Amino acid sequence: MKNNISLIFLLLFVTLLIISCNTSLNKDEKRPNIIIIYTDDLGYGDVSAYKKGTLKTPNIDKLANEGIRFNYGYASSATCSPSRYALLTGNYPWRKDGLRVITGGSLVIDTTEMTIPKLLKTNGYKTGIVGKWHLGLGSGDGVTGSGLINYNSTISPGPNQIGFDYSHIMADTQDRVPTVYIENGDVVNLDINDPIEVNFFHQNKNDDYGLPTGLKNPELTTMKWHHGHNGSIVNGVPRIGYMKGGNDALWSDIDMSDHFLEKAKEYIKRNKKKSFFLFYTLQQPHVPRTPHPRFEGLSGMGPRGDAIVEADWSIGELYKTLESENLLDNTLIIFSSDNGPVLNDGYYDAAVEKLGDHTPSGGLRGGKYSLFEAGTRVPFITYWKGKINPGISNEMISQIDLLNSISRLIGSEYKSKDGLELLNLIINNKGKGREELILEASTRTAYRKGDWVMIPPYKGQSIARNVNIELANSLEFKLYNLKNDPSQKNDLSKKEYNKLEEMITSFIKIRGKDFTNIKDLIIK
Ligand code: NG6
Ligand code: CA
Repeated sequence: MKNNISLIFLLLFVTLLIISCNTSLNKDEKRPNIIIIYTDDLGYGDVSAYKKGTLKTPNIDKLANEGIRFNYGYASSATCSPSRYALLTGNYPWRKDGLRVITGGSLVIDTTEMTIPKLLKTNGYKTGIVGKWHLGLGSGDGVTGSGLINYNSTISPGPNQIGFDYSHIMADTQDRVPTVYIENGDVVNLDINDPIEVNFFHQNKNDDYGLPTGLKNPELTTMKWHHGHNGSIVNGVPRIGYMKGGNDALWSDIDMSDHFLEKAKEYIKRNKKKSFFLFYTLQQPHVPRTPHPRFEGLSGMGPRGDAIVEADWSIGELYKTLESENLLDNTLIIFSSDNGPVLNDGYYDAAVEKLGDHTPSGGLRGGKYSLFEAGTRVPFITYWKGKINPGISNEMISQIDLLNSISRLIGSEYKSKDGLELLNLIINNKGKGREELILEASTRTAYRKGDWVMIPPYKGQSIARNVNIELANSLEFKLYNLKNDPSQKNDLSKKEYNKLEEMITSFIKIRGKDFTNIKDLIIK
């Protein structure tokens, strides 16, 4: 009798063990790895799968051609920091007052805010970011600061405080100081006897601060500055801002792409047994364009084209790692860019002169910094081997929709305020995309609904002269129909007056009470 009871208990135990193993296995199956590959200033026409330009990007094309290529995928902003904020939080960047391009500023994501990595981490994922950060570090005051961040001890809060288990980043951009890598809050290779000091306001006209500058010592530069970028010279490249110390920690620009790729590969290999999230944020083709010499001349378009070829190659290498580690079947890859393209963004690097027939904006109007389409409409691709069927989508989707869609994918209930849950579209190319979307450029906003785009009147230069990009500032409302007029040549605000009114009303509904009077601005 006693024996029988023991046997029953043993059987029960084994059955429970099998059941629990099965559930966790199933759970694992439902929890794919997620990689977001995010380029910097890559235009709608820069990916050859979009068939707009002449540059070749075979590795990104593979993802596009064997996954879903979205023709109406949007970054949330025409500049970097707001777009990254929106992607990670699933909320519009203009909800964060005054959020613009960050220069040495403090962390703009509140540590209490939900983010993609935080959501995934709380659901059992390992989470990592490798590459450009540009969301501020530390808790000094102001979005743009000087000397707010102490680089000589562990910097916090930063990526590790908003949900990333692992971070290996550059703080802002490749053209801003400090030109060092930061891993989990610590500057890599920092010698404490050679502390780093950073200053963004020092003019360096009459006295010396830190490294020689592009303004005073142009003979020391190997890349010439065109506008801005006349601060500290590091590796022959003059930067935004001034810096002292940290000599052992300075990065090598030509090795940056390989460096980040290596860190991304190591992260994948380290975490392959678990479900992981990787935010791989490449620096290309943002200025300064410093492709490794082995890519020099490959595009025939100068450093900008070569940097894109280099980025494309790195993405191919990352893909190969996933392949050799047998991870492709269980990894969702999302590819996009933080904002539209720019040619001359502050250095003489032949981007304009050597462009040839290539069209970075893919025929869309404007570019980086602009409220016209090329500012925010970017390459947007989803790929999952064996799960996503090849396809093309003309549905509207925004990067703010990624958080809610990922939430659904992992079976979480969390939803951000502004994002939509578009998992069916992202995976199955089925169902409707967005009906409406607010576009943003340097805190100014426009509105897209259906095929229509409405741009409110804004003061300011209509063309940003230094970068030669149309910003969409004008004293009148503008209305375009993207279906009939993809390059926004034909303003219909007078002809389609009712449509304009309808658009303004819907825009105000989202933007809130501060915008109720914009109708008064209509010049009839
Ligand atoms: C601008 C820089 C530009 C670039 C941009 C940020 C000048 C004159 N221009 O202020 O070169 O760094 O900021 O780009 O300094 S982003 O893609 O990170 O938003
Ligand atoms: Ca950018």
